[in-house]
Amino acid sequence: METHYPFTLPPLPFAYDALAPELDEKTMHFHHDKHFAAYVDNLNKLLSDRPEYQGWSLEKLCQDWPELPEDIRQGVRNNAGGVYNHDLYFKTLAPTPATAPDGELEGAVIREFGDLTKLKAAMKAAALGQFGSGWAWLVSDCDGKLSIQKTPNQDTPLPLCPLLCCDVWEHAYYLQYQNRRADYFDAWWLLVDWPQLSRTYGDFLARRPRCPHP
Ligand code: MN3
Repeated sequence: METHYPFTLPPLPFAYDALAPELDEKTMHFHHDKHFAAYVDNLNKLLSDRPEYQGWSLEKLCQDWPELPEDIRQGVRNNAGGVYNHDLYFKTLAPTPATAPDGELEGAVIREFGDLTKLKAAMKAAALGQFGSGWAWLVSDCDGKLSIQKTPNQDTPLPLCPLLCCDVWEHAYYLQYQNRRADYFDAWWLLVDWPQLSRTYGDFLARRPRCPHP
């Protein structure tokens, strides 16, 4: 993903049918090529004649949208969030993932949740408890402490460091699971790319960013 405007749609990092049967080919086509693409296109349109904001990073757009002029403020909030969230969503899934975290993430999961089953239960409760459209998240704070969050619409949990997100918009699952969000969550969970998350978490700890919320 580009660091700033113009943004382009990253290709799906695996074949469209690679996540079946948990997430089928039709769902992947619509979700990536239609929904994700629309957020990218809409964000570029909103910024196309606003050179003063074209240098803003995607993360800055997601966090500092309240500073934008009113005519693009809500649009940028929705569409920058849509780009950020979907980029992470597709990047953290894999066709044949390992079933558990390793390295520092493994220790952090045990420390904060007890075990992976309890982490899953907490994240599933967030996913099912998000009224309407939104996201459930596994995030780290600046000290490496993990927590589960949920956000409405396309809001992000930034500046917390997002490790994993479950899209609970109906467009993520309705073609295949209709209203059965819990079944979708259980299937999605089987696709989580734990080695990738473990690397992301290790890199995040190594960078030790300044804590935004002391
Ligand atoms: Mn989506």
